Amino acid sequence: MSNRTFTMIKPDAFGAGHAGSILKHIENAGFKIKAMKLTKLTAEKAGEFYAVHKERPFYGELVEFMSSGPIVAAILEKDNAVADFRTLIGATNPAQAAEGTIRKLYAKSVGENAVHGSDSDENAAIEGNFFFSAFERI
Ligand code: 3AN
Repeated sequence: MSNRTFTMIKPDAFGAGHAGSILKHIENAGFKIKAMKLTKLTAEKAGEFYAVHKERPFYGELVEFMSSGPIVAAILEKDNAVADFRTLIGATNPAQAAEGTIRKLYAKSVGENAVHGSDSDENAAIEGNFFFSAFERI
C-alpha cells in the first residue's frame, strides 16, 4: 500500500470554476498536496496519458475532452491514498456516484466527470511522473 495518488481536475470542473471547491474538499478529507500545476494538455499528450484506453469506443471523445481546456494536476498524500481517493471522488458515472462525493457534486456525465483519480499504486506513480519532475514535488 502506497500513500500517494494522482489526480486531475478536468476541463469541465475547472472551466465551471470548481477548482477551489474541489481542492478544499480534497484537503478537508485529509489529503496533503505534494505537487500541483495548472496546465493544458495537447491532444497528443492526452492521448499518451490515456493510452491504456486506446481500444475503448470513447477514446477519441476522451482525448478531445481532456485537451479542450485547462486542467489542474496534483500528487496527493494520505494513508491508503489510492483507495480513499477513489471513495472520495465516487463512481465514474456521476449518476451512480454516492451522495457527497466529488463526482456527485460536480460531474456532468460519465465522460465529463470532473476529476481523475489513479486506480492503483503503480498507475499513481506512472501518472505523477508523467506530469512532475523530482524538482516539482515535495
Ligand atoms: P475512472 O476515471 O473512474 O477510473 P475509467 O478509468 O474507466 O474511469 O475511465 C477513464 C475516463 O474515461 C473516465 N474518467 C471518463 O472521463 C472516461 N470514460 C469512461 N467511461 C466512459 C464512457 N462510457 N463514455 C465516455 N467517457 C468515458
